[in-house]
Amino acid sequence: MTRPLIISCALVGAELTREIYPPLPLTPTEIGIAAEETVKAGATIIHLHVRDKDGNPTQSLEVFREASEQILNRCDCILQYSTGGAVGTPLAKRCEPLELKPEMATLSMGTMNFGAEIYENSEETITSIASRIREHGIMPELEIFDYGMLESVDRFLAGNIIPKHFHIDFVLGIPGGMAATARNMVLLVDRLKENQSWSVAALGRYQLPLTTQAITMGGHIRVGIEDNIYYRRGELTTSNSQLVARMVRIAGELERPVATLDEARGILGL
Ligand code: KMH
Ligand code: ZN
Repeated sequence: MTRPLIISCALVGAELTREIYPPLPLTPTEIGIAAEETVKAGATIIHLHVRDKDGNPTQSLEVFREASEQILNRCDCILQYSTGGAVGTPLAKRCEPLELKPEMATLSMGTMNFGAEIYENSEETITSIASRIREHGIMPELEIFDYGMLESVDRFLAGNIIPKHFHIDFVLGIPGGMAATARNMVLLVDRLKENQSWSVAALGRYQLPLTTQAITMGGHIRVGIEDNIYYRRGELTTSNSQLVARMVRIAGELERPVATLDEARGILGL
């Protein structure tokens, strides 16, 4: 039987602004409404960043709590908190929302250039975030931005630093990270252990082709405006749910069933 497809939606991100993308959901209520629409469209995981009252990225536990309540009051889904935050967020702040014990949280697997900035994920940082994730019994999604980060997973596993059970997400196309090409995705997937669950998130115009490729390869996908604000060249997407709905249609054409929430939890071992 074909493995059902888990669709994750990255609703907000930390870098995007209303100047660049006017419909960007910012308040906890707007985030709750956007989540409900995407879950109705077929998403089962909500990858969550939140914003403060001025629309700036924040890792405030209170704002994560409010946004989570707004989401879960409207729909059932797996909440996946970002521990990446925005470039430059101090380590303690990055971990703050983990106290709320979401089902999943991200764990970026290495330092990299992130456009003109540096996204810091030293061994010390990874170890510290991983220990908080473990302490709260949260399932990590390892964010792999480059091939070397995937190789380091083995080292962190051998050192018992990261939990043995995780999901892997390849984030391709960040300037400074691995390019979002079909070949790169095959290279990364080929290095995975058998039965490892994985997904792909690709930036901008690469989101559509690489997520489609992942569907054909048996992987899972992440879409959403954190990674891509366009529906097609020159046309902004109207919403996160429009991006999800397109992938549901493509999965249907490719005869890959979309996972229900129970199926998603089963596949991920949550
Ligand atoms: N905003 C990026 C610097 C994550 O969510 O864990 C980090 C990021 C990864 O978005
Ligand atoms: Zn993120």
